[in-house]
Amino acid sequence: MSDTLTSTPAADGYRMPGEFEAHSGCWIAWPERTDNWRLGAKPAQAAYAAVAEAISASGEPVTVAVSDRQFEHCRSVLSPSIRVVEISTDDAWIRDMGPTFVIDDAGGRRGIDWRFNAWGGLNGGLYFPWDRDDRVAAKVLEIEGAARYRAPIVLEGGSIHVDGQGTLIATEECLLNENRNPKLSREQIEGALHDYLGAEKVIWLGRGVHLDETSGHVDNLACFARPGVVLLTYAEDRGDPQHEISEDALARLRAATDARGRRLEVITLPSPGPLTITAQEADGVDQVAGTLPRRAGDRLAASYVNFYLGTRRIVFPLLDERHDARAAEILRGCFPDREVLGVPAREILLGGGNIHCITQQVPAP
Ligand code: KQY
Repeated sequence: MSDTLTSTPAADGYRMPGEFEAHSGCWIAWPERTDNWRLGAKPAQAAYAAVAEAISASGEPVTVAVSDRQFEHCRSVLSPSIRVVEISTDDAWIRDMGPTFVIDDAGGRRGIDWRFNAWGGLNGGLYFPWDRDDRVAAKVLEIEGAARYRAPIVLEGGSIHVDGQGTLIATEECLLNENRNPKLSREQIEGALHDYLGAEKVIWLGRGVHLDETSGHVDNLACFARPGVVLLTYAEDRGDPQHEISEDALARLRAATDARGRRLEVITLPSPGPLTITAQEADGVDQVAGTLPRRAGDRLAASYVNFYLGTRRIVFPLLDERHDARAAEILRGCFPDREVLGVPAREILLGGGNIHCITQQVPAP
């Protein structure tokens, strides 16, 4: 087994790079649980496969983690260039259950294995049990041959974004939620973000996207396009609860300076919808006690910010024909050196997240 280190990344000279820095590869986990994914998870599997193919075709090696039960099917639908490995999971959100990689200036790459409690444990978590998910990061690090830090706090990869230069953005709704680390103060959490990710400055946003079941992950609300530039989902309609959330985030970002003392440029992306679950979609999901139910009419936490920032290609979710083209145009303007490709993503959204949530980049050392 790879080493488990007792020090911290910061003490060892490691930092989390920005997602816009070069990658060696990308991990995805295969969806199959029928109490979250409708129609036996078949439509979701097709959507995940399209994301995997889009990243792989851009030249970024993709690995898909899949159960023994689904291994042969998964292998048969994905291109041979995509590596498929057997790993047991509880669901398919590797951004959150997978490791966060850190690098140093000497070509080293290691990984952080955070504690995982299914977005809230027994106090608002989305399913029970989650112990297989909690073991995923260690297995990924084993396969990647990367030494492991076992962090002492509950944290999901989707709840943080960094600029790779000492600045981290997160929401108070998630990181300070009593269903994550109830015994830790804001200062103690900032201390852990410094020790494990190299964050010298945390810019606190308030709430995440309206009704986001993760307790407001930042990766659905805002992200760094590069140091000094943040993309933010923004609802124009003042009657939409998302408007006030986005306005508050905008004000906080505009008032902030980053770890290097720079003011931030904020670029807004349109907010899709509002989108809701149809009766047909809800009917296709198995209702199981202990799992968050999917009900007709419930609003979905849709956002174009939830995209994958690949080395050569942005893979973003197609969610709403009224806004998809504008979102693509803004992303093209923001990433002139990358191709921008939209992938139909409603089936991923129905499971409670989107393309960023189902991917985990392996940074180039
Ligand atoms: O936002 C994410 N990073 C993950 C979404 C998980 C939703 C679980 N149903």
